[in-house]
Amino acid sequence: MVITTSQGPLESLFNLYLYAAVIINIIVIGALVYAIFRFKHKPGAKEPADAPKAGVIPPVRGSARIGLILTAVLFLLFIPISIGTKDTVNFIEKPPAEESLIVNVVGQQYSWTFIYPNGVKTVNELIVPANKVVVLKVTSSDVFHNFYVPDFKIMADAIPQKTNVIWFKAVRTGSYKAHCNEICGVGHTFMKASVTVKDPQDFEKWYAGGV
Ligand SMILES: [Cu+2]
Repeated sequence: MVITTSQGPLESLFNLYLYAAVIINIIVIGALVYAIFRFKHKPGAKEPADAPKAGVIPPVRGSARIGLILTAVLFLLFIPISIGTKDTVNFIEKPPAEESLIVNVVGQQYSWTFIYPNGVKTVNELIVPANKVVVLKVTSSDVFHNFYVPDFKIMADAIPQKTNVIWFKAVRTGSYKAHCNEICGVGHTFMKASVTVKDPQDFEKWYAGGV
């Protein structure tokens, strides 16, 4: 389900890591299972000449060539992952140059305050228009918190005297959950907020002082 425009790039990066992890896992577990059966001790078999002996430095084993090839393969595998990560991180960190709504988000034990450019303040309820870039400037007035909207796949640390910027552009109206994602005290679990994405006209009505 597509809720925000930044979800696609994030999900493809996640999938890239997932596929790489699955491929590496199959190779490693495969090699392990093969070795278990192939080199199983057979009753009556003699110890190999290069078997480790207590108190003796073992002779050099294995092949430098295979080692080099495996290193090169891993290196090649990490190139697309590194490029993909860098591109996606740049995309997520830099709000697009479009008209946007900037909301200051302040975390405090144990609630979230949202402050809009016209002075409107809400507590534990972020209301935003659909199809518009929303830039969140996240900070804290006491301890470390973290503003996290799982459905949007965005989160930012809320740190006193520091402002972290995240953005999203929701394309689907509805109500979504946000919560603190950094243990911040006994009330951490209850530090929740909702994110309501309204039709642009409905949002303007609410923003101008209606409902
Ligand atoms: Cu918190």
